[in-house]
Amino acid sequence: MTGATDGTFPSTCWECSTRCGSLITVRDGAIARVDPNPDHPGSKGAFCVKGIKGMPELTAHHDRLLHPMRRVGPRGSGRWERIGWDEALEEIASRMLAVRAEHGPLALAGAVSSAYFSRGAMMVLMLRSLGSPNWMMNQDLCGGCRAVSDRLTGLGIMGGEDIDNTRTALLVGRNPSAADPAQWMALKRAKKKGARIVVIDPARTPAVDMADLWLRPRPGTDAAIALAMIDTIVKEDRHDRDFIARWCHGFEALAARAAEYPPERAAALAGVAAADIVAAARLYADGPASFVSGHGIDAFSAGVQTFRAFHALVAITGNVDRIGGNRRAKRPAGFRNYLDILHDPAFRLPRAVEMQTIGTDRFPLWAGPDGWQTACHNPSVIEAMLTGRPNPVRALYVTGVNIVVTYPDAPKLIRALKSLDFVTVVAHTMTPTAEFADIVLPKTTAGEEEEVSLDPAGPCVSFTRAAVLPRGEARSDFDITVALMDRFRAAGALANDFVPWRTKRAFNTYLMGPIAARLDELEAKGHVDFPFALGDFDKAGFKTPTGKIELYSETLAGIGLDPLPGYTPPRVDQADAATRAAFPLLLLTGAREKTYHHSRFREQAWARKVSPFPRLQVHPETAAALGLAEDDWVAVETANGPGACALRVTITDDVTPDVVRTGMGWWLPEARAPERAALEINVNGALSYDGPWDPISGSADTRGLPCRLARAAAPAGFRTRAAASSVAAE
Ligand SMILES: Nc1nc2c(c(=O)[nH]1)N[C@H]1C(S)=C(S)[C@@H](COP(=O)(O)OP(=O)(O)OC[C@H]3O[C@@H](n4cnc5c(=O)[nH]c(N)nc54)[C@H](O)[C@@H]3O)O[C@H]1N2
Ligand SMILES: Nc1nc2c(c(=O)[nH]1)N[C@H]1C(S)=C(S)[C@@H](COP(=O)(O)OP(=O)(O)OC[C@H]3O[C@@H](n4cnc5c(=O)[nH]c(N)nc54)[C@H](O)[C@@H]3O)O[C@H]1N2
Ligand code: SF4
Ligand SMILES: [Mo]
Repeated sequence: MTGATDGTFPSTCWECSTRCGSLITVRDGAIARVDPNPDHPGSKGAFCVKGIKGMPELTAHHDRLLHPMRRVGPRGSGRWERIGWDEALEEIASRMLAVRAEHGPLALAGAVSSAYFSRGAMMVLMLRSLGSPNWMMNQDLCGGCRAVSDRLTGLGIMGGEDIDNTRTALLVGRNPSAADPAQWMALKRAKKKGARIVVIDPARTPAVDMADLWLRPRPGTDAAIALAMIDTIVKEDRHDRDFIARWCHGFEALAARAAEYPPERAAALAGVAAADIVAAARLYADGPASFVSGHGIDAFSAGVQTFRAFHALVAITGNVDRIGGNRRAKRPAGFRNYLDILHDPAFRLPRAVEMQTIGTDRFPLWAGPDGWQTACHNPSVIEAMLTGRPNPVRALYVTGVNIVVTYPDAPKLIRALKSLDFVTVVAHTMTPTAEFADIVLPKTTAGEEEEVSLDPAGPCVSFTRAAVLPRGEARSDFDITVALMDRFRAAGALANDFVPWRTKRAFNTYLMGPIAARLDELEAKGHVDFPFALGDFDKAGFKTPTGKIELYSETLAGIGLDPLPGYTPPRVDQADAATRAAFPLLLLTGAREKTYHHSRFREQAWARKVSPFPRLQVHPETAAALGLAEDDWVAVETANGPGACALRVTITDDVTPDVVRTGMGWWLPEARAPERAALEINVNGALSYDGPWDPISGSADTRGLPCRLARAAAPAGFRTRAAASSVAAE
């Protein structure tokens, strides 16, 4: 079951939520290679270089953390001493309990990427066991707006794009060639079979090159396009009347709202041609059509309503849970996913306590008991660390997230981390976040521990195998949680005991429910499928107050928010003339790179060779106007950002003259501790996290930000060619 048996074994890559099926070859007890598993029903042989090189090289890397470490000297001084696990766990437990004794349970908080993986669920269960509902996840910066819309409408279609069987794929803010190889391969297959592809993206991506129609909106204006597509479809009588009559709530009201955005008006707002909006609507209505959405319309201050407009489009054309449309999430009977655990009454704190989850007062559909993942509103937690309001937050437990690099406003976050009484970080390497910890714990990689997950694309249940033994003293998040829980239990300090499992296998068996009977098959194949039916609304139902897909949201109406999908002018249109004059360009961040997963893999020579510099795409006219040449360094500043970020210019007409576009996640493992360049070349060093926020999800803008560029010197880590390639040469 576990350990270092040589051979080739099916597993599942978990470097990203695509969760491609893999084949891991173990030789002499080490991972010798990773290949795609062509038999996996979700990924169908798709794979990427992060799974092939990133994970095994991280596992074997010379800079990997192999022992618990304790800081010596002031926090962030970059000086560490090795300690034993017992000492580390004892200190974490006693310091967290000391914080709780002094400031109460709400002063304990956590940070993790989400509860999509076991590490998130484990951390939340541990904090809840101590009486705290406070934890941060980065989904407000990721897929949170789409998830909240999916939940509010009752659709439940996340991850269910049936691209292979579609007639029209509508890609909105999605760059699958970099972000998702399984989706990218499906698009290519569909195109070959004659599917039409419509792309809505301000930037040219590889998907644009195979599109039949490309709409190039001003960033942040997509909701107007979606509403005009709805208007066109309704006026031309292309909607699915039967489906709407049976399954949709609020169609008349939606049609009236959409009528406020006829194609001409939307075209003017979005900067596209009205005829193209009409053409997109007609192609989409000629289904089955699959809505393929991405981060480009998520994670901004009008993200939920933008998604609601597109989700309404999916619903009124009846592309719900139908072949070639958007499939609803399927699961085996009795299977629990990690999110289910968060909402299971058996693992809940009293409602009065959960109502104190930071941010619940302002974003009740995001934070707290009625929120999607029950987490906090992150910027409010960071504020609480610094001000003690609404309550003090004095200890932070961080796992599986590199917040100093991936949250906006790195300088403020660093100030907040420095102000805390105690910080634990569980990590693979010394990231900039780990540098601000008191104790750093070494973490196993996806080659060294097992994990079970539900793959909506299969649909199937997938298995990640512990193919090799952990290196050094690395432990899994599960084992770390259990060990800490033992200490809290022994101290008589548990308000609740929400971690009853002793082994990850026992936990996985619990998750699988009845399908655990097929564990042998799951291990042997790396996945198991299960029976499911399409279009079973009668049985599955739509989880909304009306039991129908809510085009008009009774939930939003109930808390005084716009119940219909609406258009909010983008950030730049809300800015005053002086700001616009001072910050004349629009910054898009987060363009994905094949080599990196956000801030990951920066320690790996091959990746740094392929992508050695943090890049900024600039249009040739803009470059000429500013006197910029290819490879120049510029300092980028945003309108209310905390500082500048240095990026290297790439001149390209993939962007329009008013837009500049960069990636994210940059730091240099070899640079000076503690920040390791995270205040120099990390775009989040130039972004604010202080709002405006989406009124429903609390998301901040990471795109469409008014910005300006100034010529700058190369940052220290890049002064000479030799320095830039020193990592690559290792
Ligand atoms: N290699 C690699 N793959 C990854 C990741 C990674 O870091 N590296 N990260 C993973 C994660 S967690 C995520 S969330 C996904 C994200 O991947 P995607 O969902 O593809 O999102 P992005 O690459 O952020 O942006 C997609 C497109 O949105 C466009 N865009 C920007 N602003 C707007 C706008 O206002 N309107 C429209 N219509 N489009 C806009 C951008 O130009 C870009 O081409 O990728 C996942 N896959
Ligand atoms: N400006 C801007 N900011 C963004 C974005 C953007 O587009 N623009 N994108 C946002 C998005 S979509 C996302 S998803 C976030 C990503 O934000 P993060 O989740 O912080 O991104 P990663 O770099 O993947 O960091 C994960 C960290 O966890 C570690 N890790 C990986 N696996 C495990 C594990 O199994 N256990 C433990 N303990 N640790 C593990 C990795 O080594 C790494 O240090 O960033 C967001 N931030
Ligand atoms: S897309 Fe790449 S990183 Fe993500 S699961 Fe697949 S192989 Fe792993
Ligand atoms: Mo993400």
